[in-house]
Amino acid sequence: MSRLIFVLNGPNLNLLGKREPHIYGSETLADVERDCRALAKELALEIRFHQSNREYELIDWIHEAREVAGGIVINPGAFTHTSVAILDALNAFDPPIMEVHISNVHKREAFRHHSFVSGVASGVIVGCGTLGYQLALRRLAQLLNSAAK
Ligand code: CA2
Repeated sequence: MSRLIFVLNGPNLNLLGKREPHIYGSETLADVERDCRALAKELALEIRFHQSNREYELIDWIHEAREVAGGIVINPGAFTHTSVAILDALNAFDPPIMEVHISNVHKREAFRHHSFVSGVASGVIVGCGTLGYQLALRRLAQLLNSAAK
């Protein structure tokens, strides 16, 4: 099984650390990427880290991941609550998927309580801040390590 992990980020996450720190914290997406890369090294994973405000780009990366990746970490942003297209793309990806939300979506508006992605994810991490990405990578490493035995 490939140890390449795609870390995918949806719309507006490029603003991380620049607006609404009371909800999303003060780390920027570049900080998150740096931390993911450091942890990936420790876990002997390779990562491809992407963010887009466009639904089709996220879908194209999921399709690319089908060919080469052993897992996906995805924070689909607001597409979490709207996108059957992202769900369909993820349904065509066999290895484990971890869904991450920085904020506790269940503590927020009702429209954030439903996720199209959760039903296809191996695990969901919400409300742990940007640490959620690290937790997701650790879980994927554990799943990959146990599959290799
Ligand atoms: O909590 C999360 O990670 C979310 O996926 C973030 C999405 C939101 O639509 C989901 O309901 C929960 C929004 C990402 C927008 O990120 C911003 C960061 C800073 C300033 C403005 C937006």
